[in-house]
Amino acid sequence: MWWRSASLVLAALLVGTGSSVAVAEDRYEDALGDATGDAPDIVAVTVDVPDGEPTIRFAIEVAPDRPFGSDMKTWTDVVFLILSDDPTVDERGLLEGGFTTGVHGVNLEAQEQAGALLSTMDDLWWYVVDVDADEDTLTFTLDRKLIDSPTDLYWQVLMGVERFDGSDEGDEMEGDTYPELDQPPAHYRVIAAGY
Ligand SMILES: [Ca+2]
Repeated sequence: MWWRSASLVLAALLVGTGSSVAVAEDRYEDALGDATGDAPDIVAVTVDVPDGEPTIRFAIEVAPDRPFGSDMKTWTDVVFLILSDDPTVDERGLLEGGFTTGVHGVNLEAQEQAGALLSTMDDLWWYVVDVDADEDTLTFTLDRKLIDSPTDLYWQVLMGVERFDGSDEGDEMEGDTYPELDQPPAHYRVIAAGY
């Protein structure tokens, strides 16, 4: 998958607090001050199914003293949202299979205009995820049909920093690291008519 090869210093990982039941909107708190590698610190993710819409929305809040961004030259923040109807995780604790979307700080403005991609191990859809950003919240909204309209949805958010040396465009400096995970993916039950 496109993001697996990223040179990513993973600095914050939010996996929620386990099962959550049968509500239209869930807010998942994450610890403050646990980001490493100078990445934004996730403080909460809110998941909801907007009324009357065939969509699902993830609002990822970061601590306001370190906004999601990039210096457009030597580093960029990156966030990935992984979605699956299966809670199975790999040896790193990441959801296996499923769908991934995300955005880099360096491309944030363009993706607010055009949308972000959605990928699986086998497929890629361009510009299908709406992206909205304000000072401390990144919001992803996508059509639930694209992820096979699951009722029981498991998800993870990963946030980190990619660094470049600034002299050789595209030359990544840092190794690819993922933290040990100590929590299962968060669970959201989609309650919506139709779809
Ligand atoms: Ca955090």
